[in-house]
Amino acid sequence: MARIFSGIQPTGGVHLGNYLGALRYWAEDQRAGESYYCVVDLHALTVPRDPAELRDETRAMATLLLATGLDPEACTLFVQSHVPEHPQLAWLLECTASMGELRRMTQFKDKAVKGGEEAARVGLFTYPTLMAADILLYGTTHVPVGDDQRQHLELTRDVAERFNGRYGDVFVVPEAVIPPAGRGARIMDLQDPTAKMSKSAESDQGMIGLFDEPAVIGRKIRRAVTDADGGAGAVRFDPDAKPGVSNLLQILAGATGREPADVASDYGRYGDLKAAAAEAVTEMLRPIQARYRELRADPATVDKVLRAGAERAQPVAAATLARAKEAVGLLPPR
Ligand code: AQP
Repeated sequence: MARIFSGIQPTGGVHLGNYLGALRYWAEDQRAGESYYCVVDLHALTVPRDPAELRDETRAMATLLLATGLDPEACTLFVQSHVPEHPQLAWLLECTASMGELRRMTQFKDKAVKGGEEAARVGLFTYPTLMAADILLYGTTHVPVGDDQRQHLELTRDVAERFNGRYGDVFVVPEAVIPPAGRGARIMDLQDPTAKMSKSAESDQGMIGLFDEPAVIGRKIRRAVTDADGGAGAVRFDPDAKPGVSNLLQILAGATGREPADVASDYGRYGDLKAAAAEAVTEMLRPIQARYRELRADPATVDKVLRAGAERAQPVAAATLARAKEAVGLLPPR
């Protein structure tokens, strides 16, 4: 049976890329096996965060995941720091991964460059080993993520194989499940369609937040960068030659459950494509936003789901951690 695991950081800036690349697939596939979804609050500490805000956004993210359709009867939803086995296994994996392979992680390079590598937190550097621990603790076979996580998943596989090679078969080697190109794998920034839509972008004008109002969604999409060639046949899905238009097609297709190339044939002009994309995104988000508002008014229910989730996840994680500790030669407590 498939074991599914994925995680998301608790940040208020959750965006359409997170949704179309990951969250909607979580809700769709939560019954395809034994599934675990995690709000990875420890990962959030890799950059400066206000403590009260982090606490609030952790609960808010769990609330949003329920609003997008995760069903606590069908999956295990929990907060990473509620299961202390995560950072414990991360240490064993830090002692398995090499400096060289962590240094090659492009997310570290991109993020460290912003504040300077000297000032970057050590956790930002070792983050991929904590992510590997998150995944490996659950005997995960499938990890649904966006394309930007491909490299971290490769590292997870490498570390698992190395550990198993050194100490015996402890870990299941997981596979990344990345949406096909054009089906949400990489939603791009509306203002710079060569960069991925990201919550850490300098301006939020290229990013559609899951809580944006219809008027804001309309304005951001209307101002999206397309390209000068607006003549006949200009609306076509061709991410290399037409990144801006292709991104809008991918968004419209994602919001309507169609293929981008197929959607393209319905439109002759950029303006019509933009109006349709804004409308489709607004309609897709409307029920999620409404459900979120309802659940947000009932934090006790969300906390109960998270408590039950951690209670289900922890014994699974503990069993894997115990096997890993024994394999490396740690003396069990008596
Ligand atoms: N632009 C994107 N297109 C498709 N999928 C995306 N994901 C992120 N951006 C896009 C996927 O969303 C899931 C949760 O990501 P995360 O919030 O835990 O961290 P991230 O990958 O670092 O995403 P962000 O929001 O863009 O954050 P920053 O700005 O910090 O890099 C993952 O499955 C991810 O692939």
